[in-house]
Amino acid sequence: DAPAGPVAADPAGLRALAVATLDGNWEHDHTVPSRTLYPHQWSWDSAFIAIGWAHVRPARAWRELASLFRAQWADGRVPHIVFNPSLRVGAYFPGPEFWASALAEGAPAAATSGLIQPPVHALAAWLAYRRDRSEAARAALARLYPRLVAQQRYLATCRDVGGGDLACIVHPWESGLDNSPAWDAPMAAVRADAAVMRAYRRHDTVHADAAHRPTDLDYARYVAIVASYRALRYRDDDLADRHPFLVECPLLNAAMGGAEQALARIAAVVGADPGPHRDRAAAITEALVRRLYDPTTGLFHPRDLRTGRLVPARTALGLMPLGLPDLPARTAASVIAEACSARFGLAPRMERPLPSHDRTAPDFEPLRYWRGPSWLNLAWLLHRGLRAHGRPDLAAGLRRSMIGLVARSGCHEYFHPDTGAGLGSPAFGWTAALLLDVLA
Ligand code: 9WN
Repeated sequence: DAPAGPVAADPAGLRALAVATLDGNWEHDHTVPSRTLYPHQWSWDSAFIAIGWAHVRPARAWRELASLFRAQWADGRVPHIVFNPSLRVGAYFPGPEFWASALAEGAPAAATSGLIQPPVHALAAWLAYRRDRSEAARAALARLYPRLVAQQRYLATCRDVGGGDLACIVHPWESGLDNSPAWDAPMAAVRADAAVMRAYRRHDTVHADAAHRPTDLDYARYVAIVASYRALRYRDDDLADRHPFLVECPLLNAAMGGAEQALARIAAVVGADPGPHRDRAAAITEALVRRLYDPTTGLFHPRDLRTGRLVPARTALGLMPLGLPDLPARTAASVIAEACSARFGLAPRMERPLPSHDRTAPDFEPLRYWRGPSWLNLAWLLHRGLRAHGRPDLAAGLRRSMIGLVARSGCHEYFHPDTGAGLGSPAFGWTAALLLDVLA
């Protein structure tokens, strides 16, 4: 389905396309990831989107983050979905009636999910402030600071189930990479059969090709895991004894470490003490290397807390701790070497875009969501890491490849990892937002 010509050939045209995409997805006080597939507010999408808004309409960056954090729970968790009450029932599955957040202690007035997503919000707030140092921006940052701190506290306490200074995820949706092959082994232990899904109607496959989405069995397990967490009203005590899915994810923990780095900078602006944030950032980096780095693969891997073992799959998740500037140089060098291998194909002149999974693996699927396709948020995170670790040549290659994807196919949700053809939603928020950031 190659288009007749590029969607936009020059930076000004690309910028205009990205701004039009964000404007089209703006909804009163937040931006939807996609009008069709994801019509509510998503947590890490809002963070990436705020980074884009900061370049063109800075006031919206602050409104985006403020509206998300208004839905923060009393325990500090930032829900992965904040539901828009004005949408019709069935606009998204699973919707507010499925989550029943009102039954949980400390849930906000708004209907939300009970899960989290990677905490990239402090980084987003810091990047937005770097572009907009107005008095209004400083005030918005000061209002966000205690909420960002509470978000980190939730992760570092309620979610440190393994006791090793890392947070665990209780659902693949919390990773943001829902059906990554990284979750196949831990998901195989979740009891569910595809018949569970007969009680529900998936909504995603109305708008996207089912072959490009998670399977019905995946969804049956997603629903079963939520049902287990919901039955205990999303409380985190005794997770180790009763919850079917508990994994330490390299991306989520890298984001948590990066958030402490950003909070140290934010603290200095809002008159708080940066010291504790720096200490926590160092402790998280150290814990990531100790618990999730495998010197035999040169990559980071998720740790399944139910078996105690690292998950062997080599996915793009394993590259993400490169975003931590204090990663030891030897570890960073081995991650970069893996990124440059045939598995991920990173190069100063990239022939193909960064895949979400090891291209050489037998379970690599070029069309299916997080099992192979290329995503701009992963490329953007890796791009930051390459710059932090002194590889501007590779960062430049990745940047060109990101721009090339949108120039060829538009602001799609994800892209075919060989051809660059657009997949999923055609007007996707974070693709537009992160493109604006790399074009700046
Ligand atoms: C479930 C909104 C979200 C992203 C996730 C992506 C996808 C939801 C879904 O869409 O997840 O949370 O319905 O598939 O996997 O990363 O935040 O864009």
